[in-house]
Amino acid sequence: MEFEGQSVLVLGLGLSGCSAVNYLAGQGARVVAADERAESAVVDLDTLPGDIELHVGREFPALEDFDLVVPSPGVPAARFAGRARKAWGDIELCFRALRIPVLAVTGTNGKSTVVKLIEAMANAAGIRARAAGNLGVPALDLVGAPLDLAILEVSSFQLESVDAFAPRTGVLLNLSPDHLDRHGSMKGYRDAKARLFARQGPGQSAILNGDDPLCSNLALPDGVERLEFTRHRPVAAGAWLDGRNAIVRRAGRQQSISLEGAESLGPQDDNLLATLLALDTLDVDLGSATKAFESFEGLPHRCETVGEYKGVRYVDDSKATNIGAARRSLEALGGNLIWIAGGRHKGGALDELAESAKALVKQALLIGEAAKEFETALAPHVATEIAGDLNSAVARAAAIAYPGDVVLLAPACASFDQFNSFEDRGNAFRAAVEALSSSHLDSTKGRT
Ligand code: UMA
Repeated sequence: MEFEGQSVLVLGLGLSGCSAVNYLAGQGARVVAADERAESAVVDLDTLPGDIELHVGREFPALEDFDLVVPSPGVPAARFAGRARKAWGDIELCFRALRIPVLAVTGTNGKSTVVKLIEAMANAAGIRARAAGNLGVPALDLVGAPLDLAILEVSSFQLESVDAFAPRTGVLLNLSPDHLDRHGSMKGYRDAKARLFARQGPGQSAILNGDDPLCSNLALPDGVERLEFTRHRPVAAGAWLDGRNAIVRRAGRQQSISLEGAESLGPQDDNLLATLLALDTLDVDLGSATKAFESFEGLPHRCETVGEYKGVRYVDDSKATNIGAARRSLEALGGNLIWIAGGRHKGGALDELAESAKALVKQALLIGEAAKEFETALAPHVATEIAGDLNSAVARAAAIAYPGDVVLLAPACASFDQFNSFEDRGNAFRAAVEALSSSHLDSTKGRT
């Protein structure tokens, strides 16, 4: 076995690290499992094998002393690059172990929904496929499972610790500023994402967003099949929209796939095009795969309708934690919006957000740490008001919304100033919306 007798240091004992410890111990490695948090805060120690060495609540041991270092995604490359002899994260370990095709999806927004839809569509076409990775299921869970296809959601963090990783098909959905604190600049972020394709070669495919120059300008290794998806124009090799049909053209044939029924699934049209292309590169029958449209349920907190009261729809897009995602959300919902935004600002161009909001938003209600900064940027373009916290924002939205309006939580910010996670924030939004039905809004309703 590749790791038999090797000394391995696993950095971080969250979901990813614990799965790596279990996998490597099972492969006969001598594992040291390290986490800088206090033992009481590291939740899953009980799930680890008894014969490994734990190094918890202290600084990491000297990386140079180990044959292999396995960093968790949350550990930045600056902490292991140039120090570890080899640094392979769980995506690399998983890739090396799998003997089935790997389809990997990255991008700033929409990754989880796309991998879950690809999984559902492949299954509908009779292929045993499972999605894992950044969406919250460790990639190593796929190793040893009876599968025909592995689908990995891969983050820029995870791509910092790949080496030979070369998916059969790689998909880059879009790029907009995110995680700039970690990567230092947009260039650093894009370079990390580009590692998805760096080791690909002949017989492998790269699927790029043709409407996003940061994606479509990417250089690829020789021999990789280059495919683009675009909403706007036919392409020589790739997919585009023709009314409500997707046209998929590759490998000398062209197919037209109806997207009727796909509107409510979650992914926007460009992501549906990427999904179809990805499946086509794996020779999945697209006609059979689209049967999944009937039963696919989108993921929580991604443009999810959580209530409809007094003719007003309430939409939870708490996962819109960056400016690019919030813009996509506003544009997808298309107008008459009471928009709840704010939280912990992660950087990025607020003027672009204001530009998108201008024609679509009737009132912005701002919450959290970033409320003042957002107000300064948005107020010249959109009616804004500081609501402070989410409950006050929902109550205020309910008071000012007219039937036909949509109240949208698309914060463009991380949640950590007021919540534990984007899920926690989305759940709080749903709870506030559900509380509306039992309140007496009609009698108290006021208009701005
Ligand atoms: N730790 C240290 N020192 C450090 C950093 C972390 O000791 O410098 C320890 C922490 O104390 C903690 C552990 O490492 O105990 C946490 O590791 P982690 O942050 O890598 O989290 P995991 O639980 O292993 O989850 C990771 C991904 N987390 C991150 O990328 C931050 C999860 O993505 C992923 O679902 C999971 O692996 C399974 O693959 C989450 C995420 O936020 C959802 N991703 C980012 C995003 O989507 O924007 C990239």
